[in-house]
Amino acid sequence: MQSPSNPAALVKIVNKTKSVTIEDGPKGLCLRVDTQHSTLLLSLFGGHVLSYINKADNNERLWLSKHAVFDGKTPIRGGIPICWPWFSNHHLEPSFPSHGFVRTQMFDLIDISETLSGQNVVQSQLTLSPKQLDLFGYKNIQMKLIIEISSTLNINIISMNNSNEIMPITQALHSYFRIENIASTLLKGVETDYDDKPSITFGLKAPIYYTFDGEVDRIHKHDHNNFSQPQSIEISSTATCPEHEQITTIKIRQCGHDSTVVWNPWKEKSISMKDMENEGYATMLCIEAANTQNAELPLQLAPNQIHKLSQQIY
Ligand code: TA6
Repeated sequence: MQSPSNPAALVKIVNKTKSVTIEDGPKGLCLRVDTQHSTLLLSLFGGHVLSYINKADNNERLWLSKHAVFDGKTPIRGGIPICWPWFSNHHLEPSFPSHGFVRTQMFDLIDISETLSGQNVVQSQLTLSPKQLDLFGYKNIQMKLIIEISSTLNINIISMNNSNEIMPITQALHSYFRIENIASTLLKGVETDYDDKPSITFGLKAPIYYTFDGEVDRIHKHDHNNFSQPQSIEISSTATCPEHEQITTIKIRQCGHDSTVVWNPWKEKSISMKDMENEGYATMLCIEAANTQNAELPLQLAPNQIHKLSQQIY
């Protein structure tokens, strides 16, 4: 159980709100947000969204491993891991931890702002930042995590280069989506060429009809010249039950990215991961808004430049 260095500050901010409460239980120190249109559970360890339920259909949008570890050290398997200030292995230092150094540290809650309609909270906006930023040689860099909970979940990583040098940044909103069944899942809106991690091949054509029948670990290159151009993605998945077919659709819009990562470990890798149930792969699919080294022009923040990476889940 993590104990925040400034619990009084946390309580003071939360107590001013109508929609946010603090939970300190088996998943560690969390914030629960309950608005008119949706609910969210956020772990302060990693600034990690664990659950997002839209009240329009009461469906959980995110997948969380039943074997996820909440020891305040291990990255949480599932939800939306915040991979920053590098994605996957560090491009210069392979000994550095995978996916950066913020998903394994506590975040401070900086602010909560609420939008009311009458007595109802229609939107809560949480602003958080990692407790430690000057790590692994990174200096004069700022990061804010802004999470807007309303009839959608809009999650944003804001990176600020406060140094007077060029700063390479790779990152990902590494979102695990909950699906009915990977074998009957269709992905729409991811159409650009990709680099394939398992076969170490590059520049492959995206499938016209994007379905899944084995391990997928792909970085699709998105237009890096137009960070403001949103990409619309749709995951539709069919639950096959005897009497009827249930099709669940999750809509995503993302921008600020130069890459879209598509990942499903499939059975063998699921079995090999201690924090993933053996059949876990069957009900999850990662669709990640990312800036990666695979991009045609990897992201480099100029001095004083600010960059926003966003993913909106409907
Ligand atoms: O985003 C895909 C990926 O880079 C995969 O290669 C796989 O490593 C996945 O992330 C999970 O990484 P993690 O360090 O959380 O086990």
